[in-house]
Amino acid sequence: MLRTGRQTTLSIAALAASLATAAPAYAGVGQPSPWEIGLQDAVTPVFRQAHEFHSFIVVIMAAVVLFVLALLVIVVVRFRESKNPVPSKTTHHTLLEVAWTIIPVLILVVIAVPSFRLLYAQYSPPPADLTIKVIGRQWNWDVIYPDAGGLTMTQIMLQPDELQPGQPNKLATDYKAVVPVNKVVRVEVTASDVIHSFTIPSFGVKVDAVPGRLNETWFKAEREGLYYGQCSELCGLQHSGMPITIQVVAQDVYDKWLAAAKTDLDGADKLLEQADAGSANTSVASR
Ligand SMILES: [Cu+2]
Repeated sequence: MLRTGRQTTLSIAALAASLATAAPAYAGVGQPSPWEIGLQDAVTPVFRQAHEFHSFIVVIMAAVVLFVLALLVIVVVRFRESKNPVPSKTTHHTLLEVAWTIIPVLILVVIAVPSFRLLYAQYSPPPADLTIKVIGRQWNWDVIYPDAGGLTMTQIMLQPDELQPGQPNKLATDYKAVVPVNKVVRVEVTASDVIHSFTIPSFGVKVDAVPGRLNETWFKAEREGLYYGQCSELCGLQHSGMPITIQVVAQDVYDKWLAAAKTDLDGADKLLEQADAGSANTSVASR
């Protein structure tokens, strides 16, 4: 028995050690990382607010769970048959019933305040600096720049044998949508066939792409890098094969990229690679 207990302790220690060594990859930025147990790092104000809300809810949830667990343990121990052979016949207790109605209501009110504040932040974007339109289709995303002569790119997922070192499997795409850092980007989202869902976890953005309907969301990315998302609505056979990539770059790099992309998307991509090579903040994917 003791031996089993020691083995369990050892395996827990080994698990803790492996988690500790995985720590550098813990906080995923722009993409999931091994052993990640939390949300991806926030790079937009709205997602930072969502992180705070999430932590706040976890604390309340833990307190409620521990309280209920304590009550259960007290009941099981103190009122077990051997200790308490003649059960009480009490069925009502007015004060207790009022308390267990009012206190949960108060907890919900406390949760509702930051929850509505977050909803308001998500649905009241500041004036947009840039608009992009994203169209989901079976099974890829098209990204359109309406203010740049309707520049359109079709993003196709890279197959495992096409991946460059550092590119994440099932997330990397051939072309990347590019947006400037610290700018409010309005995203119009629709679909051409079935319902898809546009998601970039690090931006805290998720909105359904519905045929015949134009949905809208927004983000303001505050850190340069590569950000990956996936379709988040079961949309058919290749649902898992339609990731989307957005690269956030400095305004001057964006201007150069956009000017080149209007005529030559591949040439514009090369400009990005050169800018990456010259910048300290290179591809997040190589972390
Ligand atoms: Cu889809």
